[in-house]
Amino acid sequence: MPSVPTADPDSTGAVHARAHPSLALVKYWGKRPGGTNIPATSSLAVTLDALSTDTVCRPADEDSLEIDGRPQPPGRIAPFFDRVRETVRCDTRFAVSSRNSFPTAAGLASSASGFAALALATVAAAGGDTTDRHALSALARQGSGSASRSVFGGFTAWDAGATAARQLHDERWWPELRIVVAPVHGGPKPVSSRDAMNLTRDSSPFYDAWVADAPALFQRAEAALDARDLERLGTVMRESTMRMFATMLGAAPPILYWRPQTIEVLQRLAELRRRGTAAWETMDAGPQVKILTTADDADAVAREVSPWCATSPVISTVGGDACLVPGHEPRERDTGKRAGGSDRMNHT
Ligand code: 2P0
Repeated sequence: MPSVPTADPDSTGAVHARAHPSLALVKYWGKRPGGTNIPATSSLAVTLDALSTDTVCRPADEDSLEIDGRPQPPGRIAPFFDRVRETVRCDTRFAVSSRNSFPTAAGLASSASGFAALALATVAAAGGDTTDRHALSALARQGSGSASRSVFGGFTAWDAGATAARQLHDERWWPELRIVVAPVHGGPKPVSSRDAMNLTRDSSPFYDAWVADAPALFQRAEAALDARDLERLGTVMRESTMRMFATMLGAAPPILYWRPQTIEVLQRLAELRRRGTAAWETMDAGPQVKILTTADDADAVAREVSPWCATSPVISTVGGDACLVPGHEPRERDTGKRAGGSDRMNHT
């Protein structure tokens, strides 16, 4: 497994880290008690190359964080910075600037790439060991559960009860695989995934069944991934997705992230499958649809769903590890049309 490059701070001690969102094929939905993001279910995910978070961190007199140019309330991120200092055994304060190439907190896993990049950047800026991926994953997890997976490229597993994720295959495993990201709605999600997870656990009568069913879904997905069998993987991914939403719908009050456009896209995809196109959808804590497909079919899938998208669909290959980047400023990106979105970091 390639290691994370060592830090290369400039004269101000600034380092630049980049990470990609982690798209769950089998879902993490539910935490064990204790408050440190220990998952109740095993998840299996793919890292998305086309979306990224770029984060620059400098040692400073006091902690600060801005996301996409907007200063964040200091209290929100303070526990994470404290956790970095405990891990690295230092008293460094961090001035952090982070930029997403895609809408934040809109169901596109910005907290996964955000906290993976933040963990790597802060550890590097503090002079810690950036080659220990297990430790980086465990640190990122404490910011946001799914960030444990975004430390790794390719395909990852995060086992129920585990403090860190692990890589199953790197980004070269399945070169023909494509993921079409269909952003059907640009606004922020109504409920954070953290609150929604906890509400589901505490009030949905379906939650225990969801947790009991999850290991079988994980095993089927892992076998399909090992065989690079898209139909089998797509089928089990849809089951995990829909059972997760069924569990949420059973919460009191019920949680509903979908928009009318979400349903329109699902119906278009069902029609495409009937016509023989490989197109398997998933959604997360938001209305956006992500579609597993092949390099051959990706353009046709993107065209088909485009009328229901708020911004153009994005076609992604499988992304690599979170890494340190030469040059210390997040590069400007073409972020496309932004239809809204809040800038809080602990929302996916
Ligand atoms: C996932 N999601 O496996 C699942 C599927 C959303 C739906 O992980 O509370 O932002 O920070 O641990 O990681 C979103 O939840 O939640 C998420 P916290 P996170 O990708």
